[in-house]
Amino acid sequence: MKVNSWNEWGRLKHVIVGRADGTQVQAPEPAIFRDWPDEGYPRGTHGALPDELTAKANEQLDHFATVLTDRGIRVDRPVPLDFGQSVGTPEWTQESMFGCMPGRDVLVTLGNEILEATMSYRSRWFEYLCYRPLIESYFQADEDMRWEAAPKPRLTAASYNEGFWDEFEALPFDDQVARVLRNDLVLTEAEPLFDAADICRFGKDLFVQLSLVTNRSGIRWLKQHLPDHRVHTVVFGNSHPLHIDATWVPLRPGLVLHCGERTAEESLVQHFKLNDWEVVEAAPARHEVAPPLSPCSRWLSMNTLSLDEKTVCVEASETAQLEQFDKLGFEVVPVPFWDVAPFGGGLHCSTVDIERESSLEDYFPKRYGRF
Ligand code: ABU
Repeated sequence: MKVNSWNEWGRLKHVIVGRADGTQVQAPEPAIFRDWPDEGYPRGTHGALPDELTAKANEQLDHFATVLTDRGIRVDRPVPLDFGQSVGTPEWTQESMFGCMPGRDVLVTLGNEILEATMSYRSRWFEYLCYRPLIESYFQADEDMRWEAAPKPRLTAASYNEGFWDEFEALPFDDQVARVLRNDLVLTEAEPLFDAADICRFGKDLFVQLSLVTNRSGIRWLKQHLPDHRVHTVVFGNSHPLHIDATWVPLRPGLVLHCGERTAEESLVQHFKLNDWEVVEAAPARHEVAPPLSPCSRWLSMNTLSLDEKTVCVEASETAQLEQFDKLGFEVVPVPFWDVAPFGGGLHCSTVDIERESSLEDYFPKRYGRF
């Protein structure tokens, strides 16, 4: 085996697919806002997602793993922990963890390097442990693999803007977006913080979203850590930005899918156009509202997994998205996955590329504005 993945579209050879076992609605903590009274989890409450939902999600995850293995792709699975347990460091305790469905949030493969993200939720501080048995085995098997972990964050009160959620959730949509655009969100700049799923990989260029889980210090750390890459900070008109992979989704060299509801900075669009990339607005999502018990949005319709430049896995019920990919010339692989959404996301979220046929290519030889 080889650890090697530089982009989101090279032929996929080896991937991790998450598991739903034991996933929790997290106990309250400064980084998150959870209020799902209709689903039995009003603000302040926490606990494991119901067994029947977990079984349905695992059935869909197992099916997805089979779809991939049937196509000759090696699939590995993480090892769930007891996510209901209390965790802590000398500086804080947290009454529960989260889960290990969305490995994309925790790990990113950058060439021959697997990088463990800092994360910004206390409930997710120890989530990397679910992937350590796999990472250890890759490190043993591939002597060229680089194994890196970003600085473990302290996540004390200094990392969060006190009172943020009460103020933010009371704002109208446009005011929330205005705060997102000026990056006036829950995280302070006390220490580097990022989730791996805010990083979008285009060979030499990495576009990293400022969000509810990624701060400027986190992006600065990535720039310093990755001198062979160009690391760009991006922000979109999204009221609750949480990972870039349902907003700006590269499909093949020269084609990126954009969530039209989340405006992109004009200079980002111009930078792509200058380099002969087409920016296509995603088809309408099937659902009007976000999935139940999920921090993600209805735009999981765009949260797809490319198997190569011509083949893309799409959530099976997202018919408009399926049709759009078909018209764009892709072989579309429909994968039922909506039952997985409460466990942390869609097809892209649930996976971590370990090997894709890809290299460190420069897809943006021309520079526009700040890019
Ligand atoms: N974490 C995946 C996508 C989140 C969202 O924008 O819905």
